[in-house]
Amino acid sequence: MKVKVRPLLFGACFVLLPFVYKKAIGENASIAQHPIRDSVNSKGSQSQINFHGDLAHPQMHAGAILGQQVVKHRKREPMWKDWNDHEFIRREAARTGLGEQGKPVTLFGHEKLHSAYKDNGFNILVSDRISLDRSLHDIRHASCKSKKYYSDLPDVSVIIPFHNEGLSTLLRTIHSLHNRSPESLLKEIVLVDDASSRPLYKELESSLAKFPKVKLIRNPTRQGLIRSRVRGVHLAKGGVVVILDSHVEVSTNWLPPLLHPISLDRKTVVCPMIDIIDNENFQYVTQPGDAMRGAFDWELYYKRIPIPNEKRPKDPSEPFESPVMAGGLFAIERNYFYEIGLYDEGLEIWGGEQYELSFKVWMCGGRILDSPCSRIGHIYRKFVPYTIPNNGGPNYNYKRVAEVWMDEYAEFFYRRRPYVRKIDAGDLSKAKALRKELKCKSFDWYIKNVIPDLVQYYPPILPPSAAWGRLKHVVSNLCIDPQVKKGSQVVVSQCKRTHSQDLQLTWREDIRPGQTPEGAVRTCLDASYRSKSILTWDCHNQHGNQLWKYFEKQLIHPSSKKCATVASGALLMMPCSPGDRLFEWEWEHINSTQLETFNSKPSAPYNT
Ligand SMILES: [Mn+2]
Repeated sequence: MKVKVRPLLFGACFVLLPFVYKKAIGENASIAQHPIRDSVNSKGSQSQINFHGDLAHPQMHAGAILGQQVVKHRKREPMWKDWNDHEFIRREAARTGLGEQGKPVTLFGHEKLHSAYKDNGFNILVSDRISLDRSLHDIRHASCKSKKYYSDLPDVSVIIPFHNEGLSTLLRTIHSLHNRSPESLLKEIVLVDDASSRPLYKELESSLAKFPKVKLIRNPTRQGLIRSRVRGVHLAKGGVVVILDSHVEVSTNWLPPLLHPISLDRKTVVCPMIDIIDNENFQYVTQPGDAMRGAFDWELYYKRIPIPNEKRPKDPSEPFESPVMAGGLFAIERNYFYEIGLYDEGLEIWGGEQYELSFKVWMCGGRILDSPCSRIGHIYRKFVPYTIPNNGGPNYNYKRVAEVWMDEYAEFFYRRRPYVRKIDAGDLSKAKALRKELKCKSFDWYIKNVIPDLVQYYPPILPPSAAWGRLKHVVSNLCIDPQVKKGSQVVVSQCKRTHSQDLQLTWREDIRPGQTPEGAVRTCLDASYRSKSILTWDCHNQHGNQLWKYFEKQLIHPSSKKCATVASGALLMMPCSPGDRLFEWEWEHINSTQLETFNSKPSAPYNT
């Protein structure tokens, strides 16, 4: 049974640390002038003015018509600035010690025990050994290192919700923000403790005492990620809010590349590149696949797909459009966040909020950019170490998103998660009214304009499988028995009348258990040239070890140049032997047109 958590955004809250904000004179001066504040503070037509050269502004057109110089109507020319703190960068480069320069730290003996992981999903003992101020080597693209941004950027409130976070990882997040953010741009850090139960908060409070910009508030009851962020936004005073996770390290000059695109266009949401901090040894590793952007499949799993050529900037340090944010880390102009209704208040604890915000931003006149010069390391946990209230997974949230934003495309989602049709997603009237009020475009517009390449990677309607049903070895009369447990060896057993042995030779030319293409699970038959056995593994959609051909009754694995057979009751991969009956297999059903298409390329994927 689902128990609704009542929103408690303004309920009893305890401000544990009085928030004292240093008012530097220089900072005040910059606040008075910067564009975001100008547009935020004044309503109406003023909010449309973008003095960094928006030629669409009516005043400028009037000026042009009258033959005056357009530039006269700008408040002033933007000034450019190298925001890199070169002195700090030099000092950082000279640091040595455990974990410095983002290097891995290996512990031995008792410290490698599971106990090191169980509270956090990462090795807290390693974290505890590394300086809170540890240095990171500068992994930015070379042209980021000399890139200039406007001197007049908006100031920032960083919002960090956390629940039972490790003390040293949380503090390193704060230290990295303190060390690597320009003093004039970092207005405050709002930590939202989402009802943590661990008794380390006396220590946290005293550790934070030396950071006057940090404000710590606490939810008396668990609210989840989404409402905790919203609560932080309500307290924020900066022109821009930056949402961060509680176990990250921001890297060199991370902030200006996030803010600059917002000062060009306030309806822009900007995300950093998310690098990997290893959960065992805390090595800082560049994220794989730089030229990728956020996407999703029709089960609403977050995916990344290549940037299409026409959307790829020539300069790899320039921001590029992202259809879907990863969710945890982004910058957004504070008032714009309010204008688009923050998050849907009906969303529960976690999941789906990145889709809600991403669809809303794009469909309602904004855009999302990834900014390659802004890099933040994030610890991806081994496992989620805490319980999630209302344990029903994110399907409730997904249904809200599908119902409010996805129009006729919601059907493709429901076909893959049919059980979600029955979920009651609560009252949607407010969320739907907001979409109407903001005069947002359709989901069809979003698909066709923002992410037209999605259907090529994740077609809404799957092409038919080439073969499906039981897969029987002719001579032994045994059927492949797909173990759906990931990583286990696939066996053959007596053929059954039930559908438990059903497989699909899908349009991706992989083989996965399931009765229908849409109902197939996400584990694939995976073989390798090194081994005689077939394992099940997560389908990676990249062919390789998961590419199979079915030709003249043989089950061929092109990457290892081997074929499947059965010997002494065991399923084996052996060198192929054309015409040999010991290598013959029969599928229960065949779509011969599709099979011919697949076999138009005998040893490579047909669609490459
Ligand atoms: Mn995280």
